[in-house]
Amino acid sequence: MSDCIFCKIIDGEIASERVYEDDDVFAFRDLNAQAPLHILIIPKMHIASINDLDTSNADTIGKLYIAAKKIAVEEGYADKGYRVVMNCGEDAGQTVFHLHLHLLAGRPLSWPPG
Ligand code: DGP
Repeated sequence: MSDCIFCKIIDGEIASERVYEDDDVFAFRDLNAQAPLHILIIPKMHIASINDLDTSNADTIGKLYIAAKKIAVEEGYADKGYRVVMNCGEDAGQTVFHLHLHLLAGRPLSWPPG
């Protein structure tokens, strides 16, 4: 989508610190990190939010989680622990409407979240 910042990041029009990429998934460091490790993992296909998912996207969503695990292992947080979260809509704090997983690690993460 032409006006989506995450599509522009995938296309390289906006610079990002890439940590992982395959045919379907792109991952990069969050500009506004909330933990020592804060990675955004996104599908290359533009999907606005969880509300737009159907069964045709099931494979893509699985790939986002597999990428999260790979990055957590590579960055050295698999044993200590990490959080993977996806915000949906305004009340959940979604600000960018291109589906994305947040991968957070490197400090104790409280529960319930704020
Ligand atoms: P959310 O609030 O769940 O929609 O998360 C959006 C995240 O995207 C937020 O943590 C900040 C991050 N972000 C927004 N714009 C950019 C950008 O241009 N570059 C990078 N690396 N991260 C961005």
